[in-house]
Amino acid sequence: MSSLNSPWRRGATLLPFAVMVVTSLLVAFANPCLAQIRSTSPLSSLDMKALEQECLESIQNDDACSAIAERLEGMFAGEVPEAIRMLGGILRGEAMEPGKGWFRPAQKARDWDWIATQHAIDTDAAITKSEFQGDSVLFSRLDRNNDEMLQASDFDWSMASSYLREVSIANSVFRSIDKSMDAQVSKEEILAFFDKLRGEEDSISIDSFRRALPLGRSRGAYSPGDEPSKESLVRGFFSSEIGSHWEGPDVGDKAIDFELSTQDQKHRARLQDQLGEKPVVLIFGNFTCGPFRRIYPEFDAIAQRYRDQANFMAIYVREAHPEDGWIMESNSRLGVRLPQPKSIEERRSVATTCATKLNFSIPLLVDGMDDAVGNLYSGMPARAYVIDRDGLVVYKSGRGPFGFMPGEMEQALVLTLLSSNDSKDVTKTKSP
Ligand SMILES: [Ca+2]
Ligand SMILES: [Ca+2]
Repeated sequence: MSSLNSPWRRGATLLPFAVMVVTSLLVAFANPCLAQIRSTSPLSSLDMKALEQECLESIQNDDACSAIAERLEGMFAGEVPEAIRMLGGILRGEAMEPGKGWFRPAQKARDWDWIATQHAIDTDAAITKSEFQGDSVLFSRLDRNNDEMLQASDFDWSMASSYLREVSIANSVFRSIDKSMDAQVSKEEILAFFDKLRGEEDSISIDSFRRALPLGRSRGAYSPGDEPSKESLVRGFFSSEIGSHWEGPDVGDKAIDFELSTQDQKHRARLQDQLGEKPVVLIFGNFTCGPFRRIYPEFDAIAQRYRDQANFMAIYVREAHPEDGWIMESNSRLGVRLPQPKSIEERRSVATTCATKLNFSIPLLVDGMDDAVGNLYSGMPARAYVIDRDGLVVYKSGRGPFGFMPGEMEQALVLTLLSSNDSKDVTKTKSP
């Protein structure tokens, strides 16, 4: 008993509290935005604990769930915040897809209209390679269907784009061959694919080739075992695991400064220091987000392609599918199972795994346990931004997984480079 009351013991009891206070002050000092985003959260007027409790108690009752959604939406005059639209969609059992809930399209400062105006042509006309006022390598990167012409369809990233539907088939074919899932197809993988298909034959017929590919199968929204229950979505919403409740800066807004350390603690990086000479690309993600792991290598390739023209910063944020949350069987099958990190050390450890497994060539910064930067930029579960040299947001992707599109981000970066005065620098762009 006496030892519990000794000064040493009291000090030990107070120590974690003191560390917490000092850490919070340090975080607030490093990230002065924190207090600001807390006071401007669209949900700051709600008692989130009580609301979560109410949602969980009503989870089996569809009418009660709809009534909560309606009441929440009615609280906001004018535009309903994204997070309320998302919670409403979850409570009503709506499918999660682009355009629903908080899955909105990207915002862009420059698009096809801008480049058409720069070339003094109508938006329904086209720009050939010789007419293009800029580096030919950049022309090729914008000309995504590779027909030597830039036109409106090259810049259409909506669900209506036939190019994107075809890309999703090409991606399926590629992933059927890339068994190691490193976004690279090796000679061995091609030969293994070939051997599996040919069976006893010397070659592959077009029929057996088609049958080997995942074509024409009705694809549900989720892989088997991945579909969430309404309860896991409600819990994931309130824990911010399926996404930040904040909306992040809009295009045209000044990007708020932040400073974070890399997963190995060898470097600290501050956004402000990266701006001025070059635009900055921010990439947010987490390790248990399957689409992030699949898609990130394309972002990394873009980072290498433009490494002389832009600064790239990746930010590791709260896990989307920890084993104590919405478990994805598609993760479990790959051995990706981990609890939500409970300390910054655990976060750094998972971020280190993430950086190693996905071969990060750019610094991976680790967000603090208060998710300050993840919330500030609405980076959970995955998102990308382009910030121009003056520190203004010129591209804000849609929220991951649906809005997390490397090709769309690359176009926005190219248009930012073309718009800058010294676009002669773009000639340094690496050929793919
Ligand atoms: Ca084209
Ligand atoms: Ca591979």
